[in-house]
Amino acid sequence: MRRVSSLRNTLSRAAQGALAGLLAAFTALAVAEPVAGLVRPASGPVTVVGGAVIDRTPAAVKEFAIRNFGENDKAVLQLGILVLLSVIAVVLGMFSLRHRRSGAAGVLLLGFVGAAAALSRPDSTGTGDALPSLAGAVAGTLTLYVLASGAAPSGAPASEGGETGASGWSRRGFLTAVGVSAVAAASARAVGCFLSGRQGQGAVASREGLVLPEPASPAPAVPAGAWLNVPGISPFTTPSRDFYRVDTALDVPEVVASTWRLRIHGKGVTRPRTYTFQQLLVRPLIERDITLTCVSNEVGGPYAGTARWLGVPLADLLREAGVRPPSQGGGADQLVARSVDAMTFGSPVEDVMDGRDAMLAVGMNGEPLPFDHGFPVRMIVPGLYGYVSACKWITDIELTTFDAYDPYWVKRNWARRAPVKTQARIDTPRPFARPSAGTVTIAGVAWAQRRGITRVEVRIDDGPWHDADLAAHAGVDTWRQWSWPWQATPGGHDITVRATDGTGQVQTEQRARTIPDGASGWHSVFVTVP
Ligand SMILES: Nc1nc2c(c(=O)[nH]1)N[C@H]1C(S)=C(S)[C@@H](COP(=O)(O)O)O[C@H]1N2
Ligand SMILES: [Mo]
Repeated sequence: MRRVSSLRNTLSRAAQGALAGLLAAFTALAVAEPVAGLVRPASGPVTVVGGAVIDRTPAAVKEFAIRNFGENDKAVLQLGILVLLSVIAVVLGMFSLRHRRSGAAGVLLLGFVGAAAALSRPDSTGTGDALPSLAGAVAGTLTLYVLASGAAPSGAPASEGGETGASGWSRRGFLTAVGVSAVAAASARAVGCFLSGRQGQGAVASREGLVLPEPASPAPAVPAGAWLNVPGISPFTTPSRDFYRVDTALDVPEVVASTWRLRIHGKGVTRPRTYTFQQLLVRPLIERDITLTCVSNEVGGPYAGTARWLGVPLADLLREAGVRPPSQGGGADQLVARSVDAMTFGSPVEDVMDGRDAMLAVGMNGEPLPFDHGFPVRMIVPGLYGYVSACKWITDIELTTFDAYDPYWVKRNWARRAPVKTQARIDTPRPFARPSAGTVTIAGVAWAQRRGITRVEVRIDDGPWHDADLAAHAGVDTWRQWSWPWQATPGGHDITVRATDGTGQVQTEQRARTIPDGASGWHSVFVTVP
């Protein structure tokens, strides 16, 4: 009997410790959030720790995360942080029953880790960013200290009812303390949600209230023949909701358009200027169909899409600021774009000013940019991978040199210059499909922005190359659909595709990884014809 009851005591003590630890962690987060809401929404502990993990993630792990979690990688990371924090909290809570001071000090230490992560973020705006983590840690430390002193003392059985134990509180007292701190923490959280919700609502209202002007230069009509009628092929225009998303933002920035500013400054800028959103909207706008591709896209991968972008020609703004491209004697060869979340992107000034439709986009597929895709303004430069050009939530453009400055991904071993490589992708049949013998339409898209696609060829197994039917040409900056009717025979078959660009260059068979400057090689799909 004795042994059983002492076992039960140990278990209930362990549970009390675990509960106290979890509650301390919850309180810490619940207090940190509203403080972050006041200081800067992106300085909350989970956001900064997640961001710091992303900043330090070696490229290979980033690739792994993108491949395996797809666009859920951020949710998986946040969940991982919360699970890890809970485990640490449970351990600290149990530990604090015996070593109350050290246990509580452990919570404080976690707060310092959060504060350090906050200050290490590229978008940190100063020591204030450490405040949410520190405030949370103080609240968590106090919670754990008080609860640990109230938990049943070791040795003595947990006292029942209203009785007071030797050095602990009564069980009812402990539970009351737990309840009070839970309610307090939940209220702090509610305040946090309210504060961050209000900022979000302002941004949503500013987007919904926006009527985009008509373009001075509308997009040329897409020829009817640019859309092939093949089930399973990528549509010529990717609907915004299906458009891939790749970025490092754990919290999508919610910018209020009326407070947004864009500053243009730096080397060779004789007339530095700051633009408001309204000042951009009243300029002559261009509208263009442009295919955007990500350097992290594997051969045959999904990170490519075509949208109708509406925006201000970037070269005009630069010329007004006095910028000249290097070929005309300008001293700056790199244009560095910065976003509100302090991501940095470096594009060649020569490319941006060579006559291509580089723009500061405000519209996507006939609507203001979705928040995920950079509201209110993002950069689009045809022919360059997104990580060296497509800055979302842009707020600053600095003219500098490639020698003087390395942007975010270049610091992480990706190439300084990254023009898009020619790629052809098989959309249908899908890998390991089992199409019936007879006519099977093989189809997909091919892209080589700035050069265009002039030929696509398909090969079955080691057979001869066959010319695919090309959809109508819609411009050099968009992908082109293609299809080929295959007389499928029973058995397992490899289907391979390759494209030729507008310069006559056949897509290389040479396989390359995505890092440092984009994947190459031919896309193949294996199917079985039963
Ligand atoms: N602010 C910001 N802009 C960003 C990124 C980012 O991480 N942060 N990622 C870039 C990358 S790598 C790509 S491929 C494109 C993707 O644009 P999308 O998400 O609208 O498809 O955005 C670019 N712009
Ligand atoms: Mo990308």
